[in-house]
Amino acid sequence: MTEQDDPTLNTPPILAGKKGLVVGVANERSIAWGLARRAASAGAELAFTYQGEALLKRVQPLAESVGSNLLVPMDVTDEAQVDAAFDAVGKAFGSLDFLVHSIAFAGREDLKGRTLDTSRDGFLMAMEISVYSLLHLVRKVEPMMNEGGSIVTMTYYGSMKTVPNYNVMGIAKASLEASVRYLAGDLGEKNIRINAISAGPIKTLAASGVSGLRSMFSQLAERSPLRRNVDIDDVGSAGLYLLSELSKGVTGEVHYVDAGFSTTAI
Ligand code: 0WD
Repeated sequence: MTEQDDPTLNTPPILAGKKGLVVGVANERSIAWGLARRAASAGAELAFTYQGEALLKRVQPLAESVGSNLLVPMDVTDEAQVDAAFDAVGKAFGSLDFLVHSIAFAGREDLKGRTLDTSRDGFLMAMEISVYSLLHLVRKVEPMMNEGGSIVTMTYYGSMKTVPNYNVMGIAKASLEASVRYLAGDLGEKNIRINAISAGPIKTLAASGVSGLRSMFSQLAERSPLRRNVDIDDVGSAGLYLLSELSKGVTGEVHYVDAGFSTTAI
Protein backbone atom coordinates (compact mmCIF):
# COMPACT_ATOMS: atom_id res chain seq x y z
CA MET A 1 0.00 0.00 0.00
CA THR A 2 1.37 3.42 -0.91
CA GLU A 3 1.15 6.35 1.46
CA GLN A 4 -1.58 7.86 -0.67
CA ASP A 5 -3.71 4.73 -0.35
CA ASP A 6 -3.33 4.48 3.40
CA PRO A 7 -6.71 5.50 4.83
CA THR A 8 -5.18 6.22 8.23
CA LEU A 9 -3.44 9.21 6.68
CA ASN A 10 -5.06 12.55 5.96
CA THR A 11 -8.49 11.74 7.40
CA PRO A 12 -9.82 14.79 9.24
CA PRO A 13 -11.19 13.88 12.70
CA ILE A 14 -14.81 14.41 11.70
CA LEU A 15 -16.06 11.47 13.77
CA ALA A 16 -14.15 12.32 16.94
CA GLY A 17 -16.25 11.46 20.00
CA LYS A 18 -18.70 9.39 17.90
CA LYS A 19 -19.52 5.75 18.56
CA GLY A 20 -20.52 3.33 15.85
CA LEU A 21 -21.53 -0.28 15.35
CA VAL A 22 -20.26 -2.06 12.24
CA VAL A 23 -22.18 -5.13 11.05
CA GLY A 24 -20.82 -7.14 8.14
CA VAL A 25 -17.05 -7.46 8.41
CA ALA A 26 -16.15 -10.98 7.31
CA ASN A 27 -12.49 -10.31 6.46
CA GLU A 28 -10.11 -7.56 5.32
CA ARG A 29 -11.75 -7.50 1.87
CA SER A 30 -15.21 -6.71 3.23
CA ILE A 31 -16.80 -3.42 2.24
CA ALA A 32 -17.74 -2.92 5.90
CA TRP A 33 -14.04 -2.95 6.70
CA GLY A 34 -13.48 -0.14 4.21
CA LEU A 35 -16.02 1.95 6.11
CA ALA A 36 -14.78 0.87 9.52
CA ARG A 37 -11.16 1.81 9.00
CA ARG A 38 -12.08 5.18 7.50
CA ALA A 39 -14.45 5.86 10.40
CA ALA A 40 -11.78 4.84 12.91
CA SER A 41 -9.17 7.01 11.25
CA ALA A 42 -11.64 9.92 11.51
CA GLY A 43 -11.74 9.40 15.29
CA ALA A 44 -14.75 7.13 15.81
CA GLU A 45 -14.92 4.48 18.51
CA LEU A 46 -16.19 1.22 17.02
CA ALA A 47 -17.91 -2.00 17.98
CA PHE A 48 -18.07 -4.93 15.57
CA THR A 49 -20.31 -7.92 15.16
CA TYR A 50 -19.19 -11.19 13.64
CA GLN A 51 -21.24 -14.01 12.20
CA GLY A 52 -20.18 -17.23 13.91
CA GLU A 53 -16.98 -18.34 15.60
CA ALA A 54 -15.23 -19.08 12.30
CA LEU A 55 -15.23 -15.39 11.40
CA LEU A 56 -14.09 -14.23 14.86
CA LYS A 57 -10.46 -15.04 14.13
CA ARG A 58 -10.61 -12.83 11.03
CA VAL A 59 -12.57 -9.96 12.55
CA GLN A 60 -10.72 -9.76 15.88
CA PRO A 61 -7.31 -8.64 14.55
CA LEU A 62 -9.03 -6.10 12.30
CA ALA A 63 -11.00 -4.68 15.22
CA GLU A 64 -7.87 -4.57 17.35
CA SER A 65 -5.97 -2.74 14.62
CA VAL A 66 -8.43 0.16 14.97
CA GLY A 67 -8.37 0.07 18.77
CA SER A 68 -11.66 -1.80 19.27
CA ASN A 69 -12.10 -4.66 21.67
CA LEU A 70 -15.88 -4.72 21.53
CA LEU A 71 -16.77 -7.70 19.35
CA VAL A 72 -20.11 -9.43 19.67
CA PRO A 73 -21.49 -12.47 17.85
CA MET A 74 -24.54 -11.75 15.73
CA ASP A 75 -26.30 -13.86 13.16
CA VAL A 76 -29.26 -11.72 12.10
CA THR A 77 -31.50 -14.77 11.74
CA ASP A 78 -31.10 -15.46 15.47
CA GLU A 79 -33.35 -13.04 17.37
CA ALA A 80 -31.85 -13.89 20.78
CA GLN A 81 -28.36 -13.22 19.45
CA VAL A 82 -29.42 -9.87 18.00
CA ASP A 83 -30.91 -8.88 21.38
CA ALA A 84 -27.78 -10.01 23.24
CA ALA A 85 -25.52 -8.14 20.82
CA PHE A 86 -27.38 -4.86 21.31
CA ASP A 87 -27.47 -5.38 25.08
CA ALA A 88 -23.69 -5.78 25.09
CA VAL A 89 -23.11 -2.73 22.88
CA GLY A 90 -25.58 -0.68 24.92
CA LYS A 91 -23.81 -1.61 28.17
CA ALA A 92 -20.39 -0.73 26.82
CA PHE A 93 -21.25 2.39 24.80
CA GLY A 94 -24.43 3.73 26.38
CA SER A 95 -25.47 5.40 23.16
CA LEU A 96 -24.67 5.06 19.47
CA ASP A 97 -24.11 7.68 16.76
CA PHE A 98 -23.96 5.46 13.71
CA LEU A 99 -24.63 1.99 12.32
CA VAL A 100 -23.07 0.33 9.28
CA HIS A 101 -25.30 -2.45 7.88
CA SER A 102 -23.29 -4.32 5.28
CA ILE A 103 -24.74 -7.81 4.98
CA ALA A 104 -26.60 -9.80 2.39
CA PHE A 105 -27.04 -13.43 1.57
CA ALA A 106 -28.60 -15.68 -1.08
CA GLY A 107 -27.93 -19.34 -1.74
CA ARG A 108 -25.46 -20.11 -4.52
CA GLU A 109 -28.17 -22.00 -6.41
CA ASP A 110 -30.20 -18.78 -6.56
CA LEU A 111 -27.33 -16.69 -7.97
CA LYS A 112 -27.35 -18.43 -11.32
CA GLY A 113 -29.87 -19.62 -13.90
CA ARG A 114 -33.36 -18.12 -14.10
CA THR A 115 -34.75 -15.78 -11.44
CA LEU A 116 -38.07 -17.48 -12.13
CA ASP A 117 -36.75 -20.70 -10.62
CA THR A 118 -35.96 -19.19 -7.22
CA SER A 119 -37.40 -21.42 -4.52
CA ARG A 120 -39.74 -20.08 -1.86
CA ASP A 121 -37.21 -20.84 0.87
CA GLY A 122 -34.37 -19.25 -1.12
CA PHE A 123 -36.43 -16.13 -1.77
CA LEU A 124 -37.46 -15.75 1.86
CA MET A 125 -33.94 -16.34 3.15
CA ALA A 126 -32.46 -13.72 0.81
CA MET A 127 -35.13 -11.22 1.84
CA GLU A 128 -34.77 -11.97 5.56
CA ILE A 129 -30.99 -11.63 5.72
CA SER A 130 -30.56 -8.89 3.13
CA VAL A 131 -33.62 -6.69 3.78
CA TYR A 132 -35.55 -7.50 6.93
CA SER A 133 -32.31 -7.39 8.92
CA LEU A 134 -32.06 -3.67 8.15
CA LEU A 135 -35.48 -2.99 9.70
CA HIS A 136 -34.63 -5.24 12.63
CA LEU A 137 -31.26 -3.62 13.38
CA VAL A 138 -32.58 -0.09 12.89
CA ARG A 139 -35.37 -0.84 15.38
CA LYS A 140 -32.67 -1.87 17.86
CA VAL A 141 -30.42 1.18 17.33
CA GLU A 142 -33.17 3.80 17.24
CA PRO A 143 -33.53 4.03 21.05
CA MET A 144 -29.73 4.20 21.40
CA MET A 145 -29.40 7.19 19.07
CA ASN A 146 -30.37 9.82 21.61
CA GLU A 147 -28.81 12.74 19.80
CA GLY A 148 -29.64 11.80 16.24
CA GLY A 149 -27.55 9.45 14.18
CA SER A 150 -26.61 8.08 10.81
CA ILE A 151 -27.20 4.64 9.30
CA VAL A 152 -25.58 3.39 6.11
CA THR A 153 -26.47 0.21 4.23
CA MET A 154 -24.97 -1.32 1.09
CA THR A 155 -26.75 -1.90 -2.19
CA TYR A 156 -25.94 -2.67 -5.83
CA TYR A 157 -27.13 -1.47 -9.25
CA GLY A 158 -28.69 -4.90 -9.89
CA SER A 159 -31.67 -3.39 -8.04
CA MET A 160 -32.34 -1.01 -10.94
CA LYS A 161 -31.23 -2.94 -14.03
CA THR A 162 -30.92 -6.65 -14.62
CA VAL A 163 -27.46 -8.06 -14.10
CA PRO A 164 -26.83 -11.66 -15.17
CA ASN A 165 -27.11 -14.11 -12.24
CA TYR A 166 -27.80 -11.43 -9.62
CA ASN A 167 -31.41 -12.62 -9.72
CA VAL A 168 -33.11 -12.77 -6.31
CA MET A 169 -30.49 -10.44 -4.88
CA GLY A 170 -31.57 -7.78 -7.37
CA ILE A 171 -35.11 -8.11 -6.02
CA ALA A 172 -33.76 -7.90 -2.46
CA LYS A 173 -31.68 -4.81 -3.21
CA ALA A 174 -34.66 -3.04 -4.82
CA SER A 175 -36.57 -3.75 -1.63
CA LEU A 176 -33.61 -2.61 0.50
CA GLU A 177 -33.50 0.73 -1.34
CA ALA A 178 -37.24 1.23 -0.85
CA SER A 179 -36.75 0.36 2.83
CA VAL A 180 -34.14 3.11 3.12
CA ARG A 181 -36.67 5.66 1.86
CA TYR A 182 -39.44 4.50 4.19
CA LEU A 183 -37.13 4.28 7.20
CA ALA A 184 -35.82 7.77 6.43
CA GLY A 185 -39.41 8.97 6.78
CA ASP A 186 -39.82 7.14 10.09
CA LEU A 187 -36.57 8.34 11.62
CA GLY A 188 -36.28 11.88 10.32
CA GLU A 189 -38.00 13.62 13.21
CA LYS A 190 -35.40 12.18 15.55
CA ASN A 191 -32.66 13.50 13.29
CA ILE A 192 -31.62 9.95 12.48
CA ARG A 193 -30.58 9.73 8.84
CA ILE A 194 -30.38 6.59 6.72
CA ASN A 195 -28.78 6.24 3.31
CA ALA A 196 -27.55 3.49 1.02
CA ILE A 197 -24.33 3.32 -0.93
CA SER A 198 -24.62 1.58 -4.27
CA ALA A 199 -21.13 0.22 -4.77
CA GLY A 200 -19.63 -1.01 -8.01
CA PRO A 201 -18.55 -4.66 -7.98
CA ILE A 202 -15.70 -5.45 -5.58
CA LYS A 203 -14.04 -8.85 -5.15
CA THR A 204 -15.24 -9.95 -1.72
CA LEU A 205 -16.47 -13.22 -0.21
CA ALA A 206 -20.10 -12.28 -0.95
CA ALA A 207 -19.30 -11.30 -4.55
CA SER A 208 -17.67 -14.67 -5.18
CA GLY A 209 -21.15 -16.24 -4.84
CA VAL A 210 -22.40 -14.48 -7.99
CA SER A 211 -21.57 -16.44 -11.15
CA GLY A 212 -19.76 -14.62 -13.93
CA LEU A 213 -18.75 -11.58 -11.92
CA ARG A 214 -15.30 -11.54 -13.49
CA SER A 215 -16.60 -10.16 -16.80
CA MET A 216 -18.34 -7.34 -14.92
CA PHE A 217 -15.04 -6.15 -13.49
CA SER A 218 -13.45 -5.81 -16.89
CA GLN A 219 -16.54 -4.12 -18.36
CA LEU A 220 -16.66 -1.59 -15.55
CA ALA A 221 -12.98 -0.81 -15.88
CA GLU A 222 -13.49 -0.21 -19.62
CA ARG A 223 -16.82 1.59 -19.67
CA SER A 224 -17.06 3.63 -16.48
CA PRO A 225 -16.27 7.35 -16.74
CA LEU A 226 -13.33 6.90 -14.34
CA ARG A 227 -12.10 3.91 -16.42
CA ARG A 228 -11.47 1.80 -13.35
CA ASN A 229 -13.10 -0.39 -10.73
CA VAL A 230 -13.81 0.81 -7.22
CA ASP A 231 -12.26 -0.53 -4.01
CA ILE A 232 -13.34 -0.69 -0.39
CA ASP A 233 -11.66 2.61 0.37
CA ASP A 234 -13.65 4.36 -2.35
CA VAL A 235 -16.75 3.11 -0.56
CA GLY A 236 -15.28 3.81 2.88
CA SER A 237 -14.53 7.43 2.01
CA ALA A 238 -18.05 8.03 0.70
CA GLY A 239 -19.35 6.23 3.77
CA LEU A 240 -17.41 8.58 6.00
CA TYR A 241 -19.26 11.52 4.47
CA LEU A 242 -22.62 9.81 5.01
CA LEU A 243 -21.82 8.80 8.60
CA SER A 244 -20.60 12.28 9.53
CA GLU A 245 -22.27 15.64 9.93
CA LEU A 246 -20.96 16.62 6.51
CA SER A 247 -24.09 14.95 5.11
CA LYS A 248 -26.43 16.40 7.75
CA GLY A 249 -29.06 17.35 5.17
CA VAL A 250 -29.01 14.00 3.34
CA THR A 251 -31.37 11.09 4.06
CA GLY A 252 -33.28 8.42 2.14
CA GLU A 253 -30.69 8.55 -0.65
CA VAL A 254 -28.97 5.92 -2.74
CA HIS A 255 -25.48 7.25 -3.37
CA TYR A 256 -23.54 5.59 -6.21
CA VAL A 257 -19.87 4.79 -5.67
CA ASP A 258 -19.26 2.99 -8.94
CA ALA A 259 -16.75 5.10 -10.87
CA GLY A 260 -19.78 6.61 -12.62
CA PHE A 261 -20.87 3.38 -14.34
CA SER A 262 -24.59 3.84 -13.59
CA THR A 263 -24.60 7.18 -15.42
CA THR A 264 -23.70 5.62 -18.78
CA ALA A 265 -26.14 4.21 -21.33
CA ILE A 266 -23.63 2.12 -23.31
O1 0WD B 1 -19.39 -6.28 -5.35
C1 0WD B 1 -19.66 -6.30 -4.16
N1 0WD B 1 -18.94 -6.98 -3.30
C2 0WD B 1 -20.84 -5.51 -3.69
C3 0WD B 1 -21.41 -5.76 -2.47
C4 0WD B 1 -21.38 -4.46 -4.58
C5 0WD B 1 -22.47 -3.73 -4.02
C6 0WD B 1 -23.01 -4.04 -2.81
N2 0WD B 1 -22.48 -5.05 -2.05
C7 0WD B 1 -23.11 -5.32 -0.75
C8 0WD B 1 -23.48 -6.75 -0.46
O2 0WD B 1 -24.68 -7.11 -1.11
C9 0WD B 1 -23.66 -6.67 1.05
O3 0WD B 1 -24.92 -6.08 1.36
O4 0WD B 1 -22.22 -4.98 0.27
C10 0WD B 1 -22.56 -5.70 1.44
C11 0WD B 1 -21.30 -6.32 2.00
O5 0WD B 1 -20.84 -7.31 1.13
P1 0WD B 1 -19.30 -7.62 0.84
O6 0WD B 1 -18.43 -6.74 1.64
O7 0WD B 1 -19.16 -7.67 -0.62
O8 0WD B 1 -19.17 -9.14 1.32
P2 0WD B 1 -18.58 -9.89 2.59
O9 0WD B 1 -17.22 -9.44 2.91
O10 0WD B 1 -18.76 -11.35 2.29
O11 0WD B 1 -19.53 -9.46 3.76
C12 0WD B 1 -20.89 -9.76 3.81
C13 0WD B 1 -21.15 -10.48 5.12
C14 0WD B 1 -21.13 -11.99 5.18
O12 0WD B 1 -20.14 -12.59 4.66
P3 0WD B 1 -20.32 -14.10 4.01
O13 0WD B 1 -19.68 -13.93 2.67
O14 0WD B 1 -19.60 -14.93 5.00
O15 0WD B 1 -21.77 -14.47 3.89
O16 0WD B 1 -22.48 -10.41 5.53
C15 0WD B 1 -22.55 -11.22 6.69
C16 0WD B 1 -21.41 -12.18 6.65
O17 0WD B 1 -20.43 -11.88 7.56
N3 0WD B 1 -23.72 -12.03 6.79
C17 0WD B 1 -24.41 -12.10 7.94
N4 0WD B 1 -24.24 -11.46 9.12
C18 0WD B 1 -25.10 -11.77 10.10
N5 0WD B 1 -26.07 -12.66 9.94
C19 0WD B 1 -25.41 -13.04 7.70
C20 0WD B 1 -26.27 -13.32 8.78
N6 0WD B 1 -27.25 -14.21 8.69
N7 0WD B 1 -25.30 -13.50 6.42
C21 0WD B 1 -24.27 -12.88 5.88
